[in-house]
This record gives sequence, C-alpha cells and structure tokens, in this order.
Amino acid sequence: MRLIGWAIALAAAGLTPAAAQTPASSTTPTTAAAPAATPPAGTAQDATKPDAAQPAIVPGSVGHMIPTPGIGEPDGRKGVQDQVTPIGEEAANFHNGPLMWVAVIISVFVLLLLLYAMIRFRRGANPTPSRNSHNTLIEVIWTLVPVLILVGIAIPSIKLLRHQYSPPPADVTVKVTGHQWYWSYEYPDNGVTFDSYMLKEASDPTRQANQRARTDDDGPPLLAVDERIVIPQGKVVKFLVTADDVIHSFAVPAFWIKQDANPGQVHETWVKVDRPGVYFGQCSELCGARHGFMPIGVEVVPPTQFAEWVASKGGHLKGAAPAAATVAAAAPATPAAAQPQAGATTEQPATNQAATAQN
Ligand SMILES: [Cu+2]
Repeated sequence: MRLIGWAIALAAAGLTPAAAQTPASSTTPTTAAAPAATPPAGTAQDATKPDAAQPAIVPGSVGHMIPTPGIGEPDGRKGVQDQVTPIGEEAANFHNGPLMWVAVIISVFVLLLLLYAMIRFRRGANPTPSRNSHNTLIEVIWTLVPVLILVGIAIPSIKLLRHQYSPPPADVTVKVTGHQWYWSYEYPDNGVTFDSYMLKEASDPTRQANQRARTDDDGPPLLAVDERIVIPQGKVVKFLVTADDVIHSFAVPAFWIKQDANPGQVHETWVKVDRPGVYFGQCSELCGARHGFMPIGVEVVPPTQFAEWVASKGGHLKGAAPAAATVAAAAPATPAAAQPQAGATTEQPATNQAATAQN
C-alpha cells in the first residue's frame, strides 16, 4: 500500500510541472483557452487551431487537390510506386532491370548448383568419397566472377548516387522539421511556415471536436494530412531536413527520397516533379509511440497556382519583398482575422509539450 502511495505521489509530481507550464508558455491569451491545457490523450493535433476559424475547404482547390488512386500512394501493387522524378525513374529502372535480373540469375544458378551437388554426389551413389580439396581454376573463377558482377553493379550505382547528390540550383527551398509526432514546413525564401498533422477518421475517439475528419478527397487513411506541402511542377525543389526531438525520416516513395531527419543536423535532398498531383509519404524512422501517425502529403501544381498558394499563405515569391508593410497596415483593421493565424505558430510549443506530457 505504501508503495502505491509513493507511486501516486511521484506520478502527481511528474505531471504537475507539465500542466503548470502549458498556460505559462502560452503567449496569446485569446487562443490559449482551456483545451490547450488538457488535450485528450492520444491527440497529436493542435487543439488551439480551431477549424472553424479557417476558410472552408474546397476539394480540388490548390492545397486540397483530389489524389489520383494508384499515383503517389500504395494501391496493393507489388514493387516500387510509379516514379515521378528523374532520379526516381533512373533508380527504379536500375532496380527493376539490371539489379533484379542479376539477383534472379544468381539465385537460380545457386539453386541448380545445390540440387546438382545433392543428387550427383549423394552418399548412395558415392560409397567411396572423393578426396579432392583444391582446384585452382575453379577457385580463380569463383573469386573473379563475383568481383566482376559487383563492379558491374557499382558503376551504374555510383553514377546514380552522383546524380542524386549533385542537384541543380534550387528554385524553391523547403525546410522540413520532424517533431513527435507531426511535421512542420518552412519556405524560407517565401515567408511561409505551417505545421502538418495527420487527419483522423471521423470514427476515431481521439479526434477532437475542432479537428477536421479525413474524407476520401484528402487521401487514404493514415496518409491524409491537414496541410500539404505545395511545390511547383517542373521546378527544382530542395528539402532541408532536420528534427527537433528525436530522429525522424522524411520519405516520399514516388519521389525516391528517404532522408533521415536528425536533431542538430541539416540534411539535403531534392526533387523535380513534372507531373502535377498528390503524393504521399510517411516518417520512416521508428521515432516513438505515434511514429505511424506522421504522414507527409505533397501537392505538385503548375507554377502560377504555386504563386497563388504562397500568396494565400501570406507569403511572397522568392526575391520579392515580404508583404510586411501590407500586413502591418491590415492588422489593426482586422484583429480577429489576424489573431488565429499568429496564434497557430506561437501556440505550437505549448501544445507539443502538453501532448508529449500525455505520453
Ligand atoms: Cu517520426
């Protein structure tokens, strides 16, 4: 009984600071209402981001393009997803062509060799075993042939790596930060920043009242997100990948990218997608309890629509002056409209802390 008492006291002591910190670190009192302090267990999404305050979602509009089944998402087919980047096409062709054939031929050859040895040299047919132990010619062959096969594989592999790691100059840069358990994205040249959470099912008991439920227009279950990365079609997009807590991994199979997101390090990967559409990925590093619930949604749109999307997020095109003066002038006129957007970013650490404390 005394032990249980101690356990309860310790648990209370451990929980109190986190609960006390939440309101203290909230900077905007208007949005730091009761829900921020006590999000229900199992909720990773920002409780202070009421969907009602955001513009209504129009399926098919930029940022909410309807995915094409079988493109950029798993559809039950075996093998790698259809690739939509030059690197992805080169890698998939190499994998599905030469590599696969080398693997199949070696496997069949070794199997036949085994069967031959089992039958030809079985004990029944060889009452007096052979005492041979060396054959120089065969030994030279079985050393040399694998070396030649490996060199044959290495040459195109290194060429592919060179293409992968010598990207053309970037048109758009996106900084990707992994958190337990959501992603945040920043377009440093465009002044756009947002967080991206998985959309929960309507039937999910952990979904909060202010969280939009997933629909089929958003994408498949466990892959659909509330805010997608939007990138321009046919442009070189550089992803700077990092994390703020543990190791995550930023992976989108249709782009052939899988980049570890390490705290304190910035890794780089890039894509150039010519086909407009929606492409899904997931965190691919076992990063904690809700590792399976931090999907990635990327939407590729024509450059003109990308510019519209950037403007709709309050950003500006690369090289253009930030619209700070316009925002400052507009802010006093519409304080109610400006507040939730500012709150959404400043409130984030408080909510993370609370959500993490729940685990
Ligand atoms: Cu992760």
